[in-house]
Amino acid sequence: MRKNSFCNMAGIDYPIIQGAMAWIADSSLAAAVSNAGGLGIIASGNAPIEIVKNEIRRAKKLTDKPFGVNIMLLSDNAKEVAKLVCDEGVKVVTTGAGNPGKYIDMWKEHGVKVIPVVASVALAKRMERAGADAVIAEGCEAGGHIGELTTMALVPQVVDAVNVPVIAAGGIGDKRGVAAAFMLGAEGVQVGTRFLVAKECTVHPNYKNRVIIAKDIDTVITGKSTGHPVRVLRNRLSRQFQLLEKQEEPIEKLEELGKGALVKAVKDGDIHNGSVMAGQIAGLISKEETCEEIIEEMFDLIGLKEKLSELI
Ligand code: TUI
Repeated sequence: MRKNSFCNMAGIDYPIIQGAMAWIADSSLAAAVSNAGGLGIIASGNAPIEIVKNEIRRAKKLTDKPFGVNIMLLSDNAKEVAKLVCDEGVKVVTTGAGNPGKYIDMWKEHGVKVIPVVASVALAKRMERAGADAVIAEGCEAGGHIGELTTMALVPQVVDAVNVPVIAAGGIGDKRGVAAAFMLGAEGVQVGTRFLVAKECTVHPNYKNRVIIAKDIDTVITGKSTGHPVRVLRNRLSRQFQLLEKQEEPIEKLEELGKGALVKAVKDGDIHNGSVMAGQIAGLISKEETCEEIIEEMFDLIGLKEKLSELI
């Protein structure tokens, strides 16, 4: 595949960003994706600043290719991480779960490329005006914290609304998803769930296996009532959560239930009582592979091109 303008801007070979899965996307995964020609991302989530700093320094040792850091804007230490990426000379920042407007000037002054995740046309336009280099339009098929619109509806509307490159995210798990994203006008894709089962991903094996055996209808959305909707694989915790939401229990009770739940699944492998975040495409994902194998499959578009020329 030829490099496009997004590849040139990010300094990568394939227009693919690895999704920033909190507590999962560490230096091992990010460096493996970058070494395979994509853009690896370290997810800072709500991790302490020292952990994020160590992961950035470790990634620098594991790859000489560009990688990025994701700032989760709901985190208490988002401001500290926003400054850290400047001090550490990180090349690219992606953001999630909020509006990063107040940090953009600082990042630009430090030569950091800024790629916010947006879930609406309005935020995409605001980000372009504020100086974003590209935007990631993420549909609600994605795992974790999500917006309202689907990828199919969101991506072309964002493409028509802004002049910066648009990266499609949510529900993309193989080369057909990549081709579809390009047909919608995207210049790249962001992929989370498929990289979650990569050989280089250090998430607990129980979590990987849960994604591998997942069926199409296995994800549910919890947290709509708290204003923080999150897509997870259904389990004991998600059922408890949904029951409390149905009973209109106070937000504090729901927040208490959710506290530490992601770490429980990611680190301890407790896939029954932990939060197993994954996208709707989990049902398509059937095996562990290296990041290189995943990227090669996703951009082996020659066969698809022939199929397309038969269709249109
Ligand atoms: O950020 C994500 N996904 C995440 S973050 C995360 S950690 C977490 N854990 C527990 C509760 C909440 C978060 C797990 N998954 N994806 C990027 C994303 N951002 N998706 C949707 C959005 C988004 C939604 C609304 C971005 C901005 C927005 O509006 C902001 C505004 O002010 O208009």
